[in-house]
Amino acid sequence: MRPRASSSMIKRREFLGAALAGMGGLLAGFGRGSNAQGMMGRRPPAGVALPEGEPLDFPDVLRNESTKPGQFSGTLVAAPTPATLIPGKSTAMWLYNGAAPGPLLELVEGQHVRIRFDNHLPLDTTVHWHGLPVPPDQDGNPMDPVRPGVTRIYEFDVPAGTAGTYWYHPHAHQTVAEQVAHGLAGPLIVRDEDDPLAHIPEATMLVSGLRLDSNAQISANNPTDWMLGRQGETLLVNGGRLPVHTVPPGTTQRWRILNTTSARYFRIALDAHTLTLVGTDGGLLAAPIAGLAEILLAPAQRVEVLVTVNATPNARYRLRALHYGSNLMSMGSNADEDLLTLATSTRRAASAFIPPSLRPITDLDFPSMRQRVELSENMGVGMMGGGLSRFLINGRSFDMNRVDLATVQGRVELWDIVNNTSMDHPFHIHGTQFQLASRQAAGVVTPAPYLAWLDTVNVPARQSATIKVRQTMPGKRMFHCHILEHEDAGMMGVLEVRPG
Ligand SMILES: [Cu+2]
Repeated sequence: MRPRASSSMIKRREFLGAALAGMGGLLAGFGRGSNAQGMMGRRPPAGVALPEGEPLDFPDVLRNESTKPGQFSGTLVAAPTPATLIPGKSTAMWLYNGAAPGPLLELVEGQHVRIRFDNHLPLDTTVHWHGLPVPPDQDGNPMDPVRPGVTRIYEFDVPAGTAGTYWYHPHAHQTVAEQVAHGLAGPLIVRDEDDPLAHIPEATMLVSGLRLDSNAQISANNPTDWMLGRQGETLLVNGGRLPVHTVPPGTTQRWRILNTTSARYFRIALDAHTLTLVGTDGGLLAAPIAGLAEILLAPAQRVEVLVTVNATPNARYRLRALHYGSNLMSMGSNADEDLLTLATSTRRAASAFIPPSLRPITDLDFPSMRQRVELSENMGVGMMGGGLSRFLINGRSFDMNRVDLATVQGRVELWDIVNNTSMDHPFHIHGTQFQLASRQAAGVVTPAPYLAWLDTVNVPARQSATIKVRQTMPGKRMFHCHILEHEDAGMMGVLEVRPG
């Protein structure tokens, strides 16, 4: 999927140049309904199989167009883009700057960021800076759509203490699942001058899902997708199927792993290795947690892990996405799936020192308010609308003109997120990082085992999670299930943050 000079139809820089020059002829006919429709009538290819095993590719870094210190200025263009995923086939995708994943937005704490965003898609979109505390009116809320053909500027400061792994994706009303399925997602990393792991080589691994139909086009959602979230997708890492990541034997690596799928839960595990967890959604933990055989990554979550690679030269190991049962009905078609091959080269390297402490995490203590968020499903109603009113928060379907919960700037609150459905939901709040306080299952309360910054927490079926949360900027924030089909189907609410 990643454009490459050797095999590909498009080169990103050429694409961007053409896009900025008014799109040129490159994209002609790739809107909804023209060529895309024409392809649907083609006969299926003999076999729809993605090429696999190419070297792990990394997204280009979005160029900083500013020369002013402390300033980042960049351009993102969302546009219909033909891509060659299967040799001899052209797949109509929607991409940022012509690439899947989109370019890496690499920011530094304290920077002022100005992103020019051009919407060349045939529908409304927004850019949401998932997990970053940016002002509500710059956060790509569904209330602030960018219409087709329109350019808008997103502008915000990167606060101190936010070093971590984030991502950006569309957040338009009721079309998020469709837009992400077509390829719109990109990584965002905030760096800090005092990174205690700066001496360790790192790799960003953005996991996305892809499901093609027999014409090599992005499949439309089926009724099961609208219930469980999009199922049966092939997992890609940085746009490639089962890529090979080659490293010296014995080396220590820092991997930033992002789950940008619409609905796929998986347990990350690496053959013959344990993982050391050092970071979550909002950045580093207080201290590394070593010896993990697996780590659950819910949709939209990120982790940073350290891997000290076995010293055997010329060995191969698989990084795996192990099956996770995310519903009590045992439905869905997602089995274990390999993500990438870790290959060792010949010449050995030394392992890295892993500091015993990483950074302080202040406990969000002394909550002064408790709020309840109940996730439910409406089994009887909604079939007429294709299931669009099935998933509710506090008994209601999303309405962007309604305020569902209110808080005050700076106030720490406990939120009890109660899942009264038979499937897991990854619960996300915009504009802040929160801390898991405890979980409750069958009446038993289990405190969180360690402090970590999260913007998305999994709430298993028939269980609840209690989080400590604080908002720092006034305005309207979204909170929702990050199974994108559930979000589109109404499992979302509006939090109004009032000035403190
Ligand atoms: Cu959900």
